[in-house]
Amino acid sequence: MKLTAQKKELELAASAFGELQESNQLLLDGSALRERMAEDGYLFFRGALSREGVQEARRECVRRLADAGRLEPETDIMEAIPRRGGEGSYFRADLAEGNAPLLTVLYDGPMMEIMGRLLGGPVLHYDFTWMRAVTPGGGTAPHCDVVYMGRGTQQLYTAWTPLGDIPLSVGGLIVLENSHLRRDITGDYLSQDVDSYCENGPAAEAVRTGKLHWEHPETHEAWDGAFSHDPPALQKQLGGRWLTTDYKMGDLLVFSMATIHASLDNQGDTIRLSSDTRYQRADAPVDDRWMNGPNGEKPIAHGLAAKRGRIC
Ligand SMILES: O=C(O)CCC(=O)C(=O)O
Ligand SMILES: [Fe+2]
Repeated sequence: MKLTAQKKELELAASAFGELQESNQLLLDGSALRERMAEDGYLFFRGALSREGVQEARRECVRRLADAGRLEPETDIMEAIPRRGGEGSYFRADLAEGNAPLLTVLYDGPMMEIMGRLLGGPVLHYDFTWMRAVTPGGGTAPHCDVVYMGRGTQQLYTAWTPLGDIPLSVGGLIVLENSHLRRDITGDYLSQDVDSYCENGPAAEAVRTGKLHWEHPETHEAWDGAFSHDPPALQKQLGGRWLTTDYKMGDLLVFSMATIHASLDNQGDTIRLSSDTRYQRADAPVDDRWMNGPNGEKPIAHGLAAKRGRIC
């Protein structure tokens, strides 16, 4: 099978593509977890979460998709086969809202224990839960998370959680090996904030009014926060391999704010369900875009209230 990302064929030679290294043997050792994270920019744990718990979370997601007419009738909803001729989807934060079994997987039990060991202290998780229901054809461009959530501490980790078994054909996450160490190339990018804009630039009015969601810091044209839209070329430029695996429910991938990651394209015939959630020390500064308001209001996320002007 040919694998693509951003519709571009990935080179599958051993020098360009490989397996994520599993870190299960470090699970009980906080300092070993921190060392491995510093070295590799990610930690992959096979079966560290409850498979049954993840299955229940998935069941609630697909039940909602089925109720909304998004799944092919007369099929097992747990397979998440999209309705023929139906609308495509990518972000579906609503599937996480009030999804009790999902919130248990993400913010309780083994997940919080692992994060506590990694962070070496009391853990705070963002209130906002990123949830993706990626229909066939979809995928994610190479980026680092800091540009979307870097207003608090940089000691912040993403947990990418497959909410289904996700073989390579269905387009799971890929991590670019050693990319977190390449500030020579990513340095300027890592200092960006997608919700900031040039107050004295040509797109200021468009950003302030919401006509333009984000502007590219140099061109002032529309931007999606990606570092690149060409995963094979980026691999050649940086030299590390694209790393991934045949994900199973219960697996967990954790990575740093400076780690370049993307996804394979979904070349399967099912919807790829996964969540990505964030954890930091409770005593570190927090990016308030992602936390509930004082009266329980939903996070402002990338809404207009998040815009920050700067002189450039
Ligand atoms: O699931 C994806 O396609 C992208 C996930 C991602 O960017 C993240 O986990 O930070
Ligand atoms: Fe990301």
